[in-house]
Amino acid sequence: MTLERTFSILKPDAVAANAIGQIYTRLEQSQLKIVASKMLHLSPEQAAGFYAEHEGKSFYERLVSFMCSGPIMVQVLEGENAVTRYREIMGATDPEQAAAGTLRYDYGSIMPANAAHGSDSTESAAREIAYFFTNDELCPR
Ligand code: RTP
Ligand code: MG
Repeated sequence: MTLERTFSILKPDAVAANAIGQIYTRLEQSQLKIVASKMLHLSPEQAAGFYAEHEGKSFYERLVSFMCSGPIMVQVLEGENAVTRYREIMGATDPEQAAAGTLRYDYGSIMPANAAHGSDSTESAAREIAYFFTNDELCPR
């Protein structure tokens, strides 16, 4: 068994839809444990820094602006193969391509408004967790 941590964001569209509880229920039902969590309203600088890997891409400015458009929830999820499993729960990046029953199918709309973010590797997860949380904010159970 590989116990992993991944980093998750419920993006401004999911929070505006009042869907935090529904999405947390799905995470819990899929055996992912929330070991840290908080609500934030990102500044443009925070959003730009978080998505620095996409700087220069056609969608970057729109993405940064969207991520600052309202409050978000950031959380650390822990579980077996958490990185891959959470990306499966989210579904394809574009909600129009996402399978029925995934978070992005159910709560996303038009890109970049796709409801959720999840780390793409354990290395990204470690970097992204450290971007938003100090070590003593993590509460493994
Ligand atoms: P994320 O990082 O948010 O979990 O999403 P991802 O790995 O599935 O997708 P990524 O390629 O990292 O893109 C980051 C976010 O940028 C927005 N996006 N818009 N062509 C477009 O309009 C476009 N492509 C990407 C989405 O919000 C995507 O989640
Ligand atoms: Mg990504």
